[in-house]
Amino acid sequence: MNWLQSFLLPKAAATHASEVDGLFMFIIYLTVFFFFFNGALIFYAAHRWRRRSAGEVTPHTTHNTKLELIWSIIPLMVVMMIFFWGFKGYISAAVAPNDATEIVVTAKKWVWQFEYPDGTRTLNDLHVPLNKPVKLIMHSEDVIHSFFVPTFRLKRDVLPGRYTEIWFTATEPGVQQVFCAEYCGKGHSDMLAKIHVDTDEQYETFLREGDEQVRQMPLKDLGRLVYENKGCATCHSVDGTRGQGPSWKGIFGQVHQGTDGKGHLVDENYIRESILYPQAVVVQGFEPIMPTFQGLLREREILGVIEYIKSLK
Ligand code: HEC
Ligand SMILES: [Cu+2]
Repeated sequence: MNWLQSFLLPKAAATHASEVDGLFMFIIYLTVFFFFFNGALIFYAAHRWRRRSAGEVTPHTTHNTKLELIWSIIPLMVVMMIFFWGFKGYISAAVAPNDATEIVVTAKKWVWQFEYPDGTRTLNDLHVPLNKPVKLIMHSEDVIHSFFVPTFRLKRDVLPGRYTEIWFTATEPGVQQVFCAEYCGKGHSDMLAKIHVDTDEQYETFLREGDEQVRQMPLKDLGRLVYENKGCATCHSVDGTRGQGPSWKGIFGQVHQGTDGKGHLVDENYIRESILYPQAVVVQGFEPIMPTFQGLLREREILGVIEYIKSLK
């Protein structure tokens, strides 16, 4: 009866799905069985005990203990079985293994944002490794949303002011669809995301170089993104005003006085060094407070910052 399952359910793509599907199909078969079984009993009873003559009086039967016990105890056993089966699946879906990769999911009208352990962020595209457990820690910035992945058989509400969690192990390479399953306003039906189930190699590339979108972004735009998202903007302005750190406006090609008393030409290598070893040269008039971004920025992002600074004339 596999055709029925593939007709009713999308192709399963996570370990957890088989547990859900087994129980789901069991309930379907049970329902179909009792539909015909009860229907047959009705026809049988209506025929067997039909009124046969005008003056017929029905016998005075109050109850039948044996029958009543049968139709109470058997269904009780069946629903208890369904309960424990479902409960077991619920618990295994709720408790993530300790070695799961943790990804923070932020829902807001009307996008899904994903943040990886190394600080990488993506919008509406979640990358996960194949055959490895992944745990999502989810919260909302505005209203209630719901993270729903039909092919993983997973759905969990995403709430403001509280964290909810789900976990899964994706078993099929490729792309899976995420829906928002809680009506959250006019963009609700556009609140879609994709889960890219990557091979180990693809996942490594993603973590090293960013997703497709970032890899194809022009360097200058990537630099601006880094400036805005990685905290540079809190200390550096791009319009010439002095902040905690020097403004980036027009600095490329200038010679900056360091506290070591020497002049330093602001070129590609100088910028790169400033990002990776900020204390190597401290610009005169500023405190050595810039943290190192070693390991936090990718090679291409550093190139992006350089191009972005060049563009600030
Ligand atoms: C906590 C504040 C702070 C943050 C955040 C910060 N910087 Fe800095 N940055 C400074 C200060 C202060 C200086 C000047 C002193 C020095 O050279 O260490 C500086 C200097 C620099 C210089 C040399 C500028 C010049 O005029 O010579 C570059 C390039 C630079 N930062 C890049 C970055 C980038 C890229 C980021 C973000 C990824 C960043 N900084 C984040 C405080 C910060
Ligand atoms: Cu939503």
